[in-house]
Amino acid sequence: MSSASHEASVFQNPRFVVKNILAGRQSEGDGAVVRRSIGRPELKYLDPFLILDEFYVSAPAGFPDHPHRGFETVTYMLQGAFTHQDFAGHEGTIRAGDVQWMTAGRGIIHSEMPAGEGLQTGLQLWINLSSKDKMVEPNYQELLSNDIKRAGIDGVQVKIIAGESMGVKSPVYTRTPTMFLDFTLQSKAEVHQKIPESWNAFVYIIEGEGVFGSLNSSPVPAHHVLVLSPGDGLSVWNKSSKALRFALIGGEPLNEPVARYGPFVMNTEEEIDQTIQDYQHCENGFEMAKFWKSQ
Ligand code: FJE
Ligand code: FE
Repeated sequence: MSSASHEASVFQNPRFVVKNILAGRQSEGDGAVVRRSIGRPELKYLDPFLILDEFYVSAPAGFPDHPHRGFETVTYMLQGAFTHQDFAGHEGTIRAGDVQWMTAGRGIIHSEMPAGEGLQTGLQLWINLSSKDKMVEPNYQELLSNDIKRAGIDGVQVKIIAGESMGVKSPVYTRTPTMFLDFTLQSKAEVHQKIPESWNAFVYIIEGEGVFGSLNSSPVPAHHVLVLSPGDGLSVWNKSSKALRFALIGGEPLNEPVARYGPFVMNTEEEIDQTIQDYQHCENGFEMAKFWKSQ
């Protein structure tokens, strides 16, 4: 069998890289630094994804008291620890490998601050909610590193944060259907991952460099975001001598209008005006803002 026909046998309709953008550094929050990939001017929205930030924070920098409405935030710690406190008394610390999957729904006000000394890093993904879910009750799904399911074969390891890989499924409930996989490929390893055909999907390279979509494409280094064409799966090769780590993220597009004002994401300008009013008057989900401040 020729290598071309072998490649063709892996997927009927393989995905290729259609956009490759470096996530440069910018300041956010209070003295924090992020590498923003989704959500930067060249890539404002990849339905249903609003933002992907790789964050770099040392105390006293952080993300002090701020609101959210109309979407979910997924925080995945890579190094160190972060403590969150919200206006409903929900509090917790996530450490390297842990995930907090927060559904802001109708309203959350919280702080997200480093919990330890030195540099704390991680990924934060913002996933839009459909109009029917924007005003749901806020909810948290917290997964400790030890509870995150892993699968692997032949120099490939995957942590299944959402969705399914190698026959292993995540317990996370995704209101907007989402896949979030953290792959590590040792030198010379390759992987072929199925992705639902019509979903939007992208790769964010965390460490090392990899060849994505087509065996003869150039290797792409860390901190780049790769937007993928439609198709039923993605092939990845690590031709380098070092380990490659990347997140593969996909989601079913909502195909709804997006009206956005900072941390509020709704469908219409009227709903944004209403949200600002609710926030200012401490109403419709922001009641507990009246006397709350983080410690
Ligand atoms: C926010 C500016 C912000 N990326 N990555 C404006 F920085 C934020 C915000 C975050 C954030 C928090 C963590 Cl823990 C990690 C992040 C942006 O909190 F919500 C608005 N509105
Ligand atoms: Fe937040």
